[in-house]
Amino acid sequence: MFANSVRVGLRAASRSSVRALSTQARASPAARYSAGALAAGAVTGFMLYNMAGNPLRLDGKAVPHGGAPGTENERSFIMIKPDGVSRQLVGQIIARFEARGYKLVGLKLVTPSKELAEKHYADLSSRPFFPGLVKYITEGTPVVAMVWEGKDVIKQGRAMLGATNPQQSAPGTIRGAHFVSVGRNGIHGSDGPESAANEIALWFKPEEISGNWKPANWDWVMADN
Ligand code: DAT
Ligand code: MG
Repeated sequence: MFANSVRVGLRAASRSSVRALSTQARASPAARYSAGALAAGAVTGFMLYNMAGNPLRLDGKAVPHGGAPGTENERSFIMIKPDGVSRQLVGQIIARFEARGYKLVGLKLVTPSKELAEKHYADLSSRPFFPGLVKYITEGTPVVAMVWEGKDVIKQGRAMLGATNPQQSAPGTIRGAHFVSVGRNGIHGSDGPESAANEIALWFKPEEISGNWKPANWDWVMADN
């Protein structure tokens, strides 16, 4: 299925792509990944291109566990929190990511332990709301842990979620449509490439990720001409 797409070629290097290779390339995880794993690929901005000049397609098996940021194999950890599960919003939330064209590569129901919740929210451990946050996540209602893949999924996922405080979330966002309290905002999404990689590694073993498939609409959704 991916045979054609994994042949990596050098796109005619424009001055900007050379610049990207020499400067941004060193700075971003996307480019670090691309430089290491795909030495033959040319970087334009953060995208890699195959010989046909189309954005690079990786065989699912070749995608790093934490995703390849800046490519269409970028990954984000998205979690429906206990209130979202209890309020039976799982289907509606998954439907939004599917409708956007993102690809589901990891999915499981988890009742988080205190240790897992504390690790997941470690950067917030000094905040006054931390004990309540951990209690709410670990009370016994499960969460739906997911990994979604696709172009710009980390940033777009955050935009789809809406602001942390649902009262400041736009009405069309998931939080703006379904939640009103900051302490019960229903869903989590990775906030950058580093947290995505860390969170995916925290919640999913490599064998729990099914990346080696392609949605039927993938080419329509991901093409840039
Ligand atoms: P986000 O989930 O949008 O990335 P965050 O990482 O700052 O937001 O905080 C993690 C979660 O902690 C957030 O989804 C809800 C909770 N939280 C944040 N600020 C809070 C506050 N002031 N009171 C209660 N809970 C809060
Ligand atoms: Mg956060």
